[in-house]
Order: sequence, then structure tokens, then C-alpha cells
Amino acid sequence: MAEKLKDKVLKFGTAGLLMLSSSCGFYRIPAEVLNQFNIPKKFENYLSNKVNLELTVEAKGMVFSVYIYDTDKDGRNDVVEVISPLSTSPMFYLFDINGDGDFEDDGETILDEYMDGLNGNEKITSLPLSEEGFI
Ligand SMILES: [Ca+2]
Ligand SMILES: [Ca+2]
Repeated sequence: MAEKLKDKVLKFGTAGLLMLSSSCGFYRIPAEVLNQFNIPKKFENYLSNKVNLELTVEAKGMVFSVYIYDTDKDGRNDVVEVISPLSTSPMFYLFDINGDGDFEDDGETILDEYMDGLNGNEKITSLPLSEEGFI
């Protein structure tokens, strides 16, 4: 996986470095993406927080990695990343936008089918996996 990131940096130059830094905690969600999805500003740098909980989930024959963050340190999880085995960037982002402690409200699940980081090409979705009760 480290090799893959290095390849990306070589291939994409600065953009690759941004991708690399996103995995190191320096990444911030771009302001226009925060606006686009009404994501509270307190989540813009959520990657600087350590992962609260890490688990794997099997769905549709693939094993997904799930990383859960408590960005505001109030003891409730507020950001979730779901990463497919095909990428290093998340496929799903879940934000507890209304702060009620769950991720099941309208607009709280974002699908990035391009798996290239939060850059505006995502869309709001609902998470079919949550029906299986894994989060
Ligand atoms: Ca919520
Ligand atoms: Ca994206």
C-alpha cells in the first residue's frame, strides 16, 4: 500500500503529494466541499484526530476497512470512513452533521465513487451497509 501511494506521488506530482498528505493528517476538506455538503467546519481537519475505532466489514464479497473518529472529543463518534479494498481513499464518508450521535440522517452519508478524496465529485447517498447494523 505504501508503494501504491509513492507511485501516485510520482505520477501526479503535487496532487499526489496532497493525496499522500491526506493519509498523514495534514489534509483539510476543501471549503467548497464543506459548503456543498453542509459539513460543519469542525470536521474539516478530522484526519488530524486519531482513529477511535477500526474495524473491517464484509459486504458483497469484499472486505471494507472502517475508520471511526471522534473529532470533537465528546465521546461520540462523528466521522466514519469506509474504504474498499480497491483503493486507499474512502468510498464512503459519514459525518454526524446534525450532532445527534448517529449517521442515519439525510445528507450524512457521502459516496465518493471515484475514491479520490473529498474534492466535490461526491454525492449524497444512503449507506446500504448500515442496514446490516455494522455501524
Ligand atoms: Ca446524525
Ligand atoms: Ca472525490
